[in-house]
Amino acid sequence: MSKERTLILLKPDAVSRGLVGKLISRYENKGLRICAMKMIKVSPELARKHYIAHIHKPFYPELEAYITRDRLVALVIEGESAIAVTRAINGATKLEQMIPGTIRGDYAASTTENVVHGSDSPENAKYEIGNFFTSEEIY
Ligand code: IDP
Ligand code: MG
Repeated sequence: MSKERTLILLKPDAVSRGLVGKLISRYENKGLRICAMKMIKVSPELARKHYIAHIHKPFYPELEAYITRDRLVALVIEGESAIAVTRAINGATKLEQMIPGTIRGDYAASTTENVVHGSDSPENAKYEIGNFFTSEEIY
């Protein structure tokens, strides 16, 4: 176990549905610490940087339209094994595998519009955090 930082996005559907407070509580209730937070409307350029691994996949145009359509809330969250712990809280990628009790299991009705993002490795977390926050914005 080690202390990690991860990028969490409360995606545009989370904000428009008024879920921000409820979702942040799930991470805080688990004992994770918020060390940065901002509201931002993601540009197509930032979307392409953030989702660079998916840019050539068939669902990318739909994914970019979703992530750029309205403001979202970005957070850096820190704690023991924060990457795996937040991904467990978030739930599975595929709609049919989203288990009730996870954020996606409770709130997502599609594979694309899945309410939250969490980084999947320490390397990707560092890259993703750097896309959204300067070092001065992280406490
Ligand atoms: P993750 O968010 O669970 O890590 P990724 O595979 O990294 O999932 O995919 C990034 C995002 O792309 C997902 O959160 C979801 O919004 C969207 N996505 C992933 N797979 C599909 C798919 O098969 N069809 C449509 N959208 C998808
Ligand atoms: Mg991912």
